[in-house]
Amino acid sequence: MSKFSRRQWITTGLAVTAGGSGLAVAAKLAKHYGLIPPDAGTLYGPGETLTYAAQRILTRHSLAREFPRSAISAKPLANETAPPSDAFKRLQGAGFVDWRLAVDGMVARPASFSIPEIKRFPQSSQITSVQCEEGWSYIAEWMGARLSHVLDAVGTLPQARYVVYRSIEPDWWDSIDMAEALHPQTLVTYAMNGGGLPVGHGGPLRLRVPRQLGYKSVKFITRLTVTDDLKKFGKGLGSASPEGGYAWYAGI
Ligand SMILES: Nc1nc2c(c(=O)[nH]1)N[C@H]1C(S)=C(S)[C@@H](COP(=O)(O)O)O[C@H]1N2
Ligand SMILES: [Mo]
Repeated sequence: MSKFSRRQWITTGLAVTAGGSGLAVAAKLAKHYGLIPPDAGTLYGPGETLTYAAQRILTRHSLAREFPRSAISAKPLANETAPPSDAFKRLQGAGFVDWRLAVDGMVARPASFSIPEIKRFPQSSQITSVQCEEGWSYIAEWMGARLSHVLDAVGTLPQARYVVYRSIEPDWWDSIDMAEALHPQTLVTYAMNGGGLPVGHGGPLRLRVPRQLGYKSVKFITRLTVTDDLKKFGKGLGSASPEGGYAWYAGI
């Protein structure tokens, strides 16, 4: 069976079973293809599974919408974050020279990158929308290194399935699957709208995941961990969001 017709068959199967004999059968099919999200066991689990599996099959390579420069919002809204910790303030006081992005887990060469080192990767830019789950959004230009380039530099092992990313804010951590991690629009950003990345928008380093809702774009990132198993992190649901009732997969 060709790749295309196989994909078509899986998608049709998902839709038919979801409509016909119920979500449980669709979930079984999704499991067969390794498309069960880490929060599948929660209240919204069956729906989550169907959304994630169907989107991964249909839109794995699709691009988040990019906008012309004229669409950039005059006043991007910096959503409120918790007051900065002492650790953050110390680093900020020294101009973030000691900020590091550690990369560990299932990689051949664990590393710890300074901001100048992140800036040495080829620069990507994108004009995309940050969409909060509460309904508001804004459009901005982001500059950064592709996460795929950072992962190439450390040598992701073939068993890798997810990348967990953590903020200096302990409550903020999340994860994405390798399809999202290697996607060309997923960036480790350090600049916005032609200037530096303001602290209000996640400076000095923020992961931009423009194909998913704003909460997946975690601010102040300090560590990436490549893994094949999300159960070991937090409550095992893939991020802090499902612990608070939000979906792990937040595809737009
Ligand atoms: N570390 C951290 N990252 C975060 C948040 C936060 O409070 N702390 N808020 C999230 C939410 S809910 C949204 S909608 C976006 C908002 O991004 P903005 O401030 O650039 O608008 O950041 C996300 N990343
Ligand atoms: Mo949000």
